[in-house]
Amino acid sequence: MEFVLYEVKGQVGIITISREKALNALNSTVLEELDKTLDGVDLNEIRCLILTGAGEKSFVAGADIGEMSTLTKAEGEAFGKKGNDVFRKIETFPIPVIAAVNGFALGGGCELSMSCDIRICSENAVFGQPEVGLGITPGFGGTQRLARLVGPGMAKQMIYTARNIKADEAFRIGLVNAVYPQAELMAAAEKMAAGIAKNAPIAVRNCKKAINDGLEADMDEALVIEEKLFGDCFETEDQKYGMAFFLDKNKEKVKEPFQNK
Ligand code: DAK
Repeated sequence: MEFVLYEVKGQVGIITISREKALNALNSTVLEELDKTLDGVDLNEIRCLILTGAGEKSFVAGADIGEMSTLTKAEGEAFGKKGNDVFRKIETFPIPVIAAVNGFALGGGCELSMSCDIRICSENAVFGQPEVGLGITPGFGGTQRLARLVGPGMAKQMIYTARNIKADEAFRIGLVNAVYPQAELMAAAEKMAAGIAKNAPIAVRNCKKAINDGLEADMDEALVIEEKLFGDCFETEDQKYGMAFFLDKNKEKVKEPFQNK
């Protein structure tokens, strides 16, 4: 791949968008490579993904403005669909995805981070949806996901004013869960991912699905979704082992890794 790197550390997969000369801006090739990388993740082995950008300046500085500048209406729609499809693939990916936002997360970069389950960032991170200053609307789900994450009032303010916000403000409004010095960001992401990876994988996946699907339903339907996914965990090896381990009174016993079965 030209612009997307994939590395495996234990049961954690790390995807790095690596187009540093353009601050990791998303052109069609980056989007296609990201899509292929996700398709190549071995879900029997990998239990959590981290998504980050190469370098210390930028996560992703948006969709590629050079590529977008000459698009026709039809091409613009096709480009938007390409981005939306891959972002939706991340959002509905069976295992959790953590965005380690290591700098600029503007436009499509902010939107990419919002398609992940969890966002943490470095102190130099900058978030924003600058699209209206370029004559367009956010096109990779920004109008929808930002409003769901930080509430419609704050989302409308950010989108209408096109004002960027720094890491501390992103933390204050709930756009990121934690802020770290740049040098500590990846270690923190890996620690969180390893913590997720050691829990029962079927249960973690079902939690992701229950939260995502439940948010799109009314409360009565959402609780039925939860009931089904809760029920689905029973009779698995991991459920039987996890509960038997708790009930075992032998305190010397060491917990074995979950089997994903
Ligand atoms: N696209 C292409 N190149 C970019 C880029 C981007 N988004 N951002 C930065 N670069 C390039 C710069 O052109 C420059 O290239 P060279 O001149 O060196 O060749 C290099 O990266 C370094 O950037 P700067 O020299 O500008 O670096 P600074 O530190 O001075 O400034 C900056 C950093 C992040 C503040 C600045 O680069 C900047 O403002 N960048 C643009 C940020 C932005 O506006 N991002 C949002 C893009 S709009 C849709 C689909 C998608 C979208 C919308 C609709 N549909 C089809 C419906 C999404 C839209 C967006 O994401």
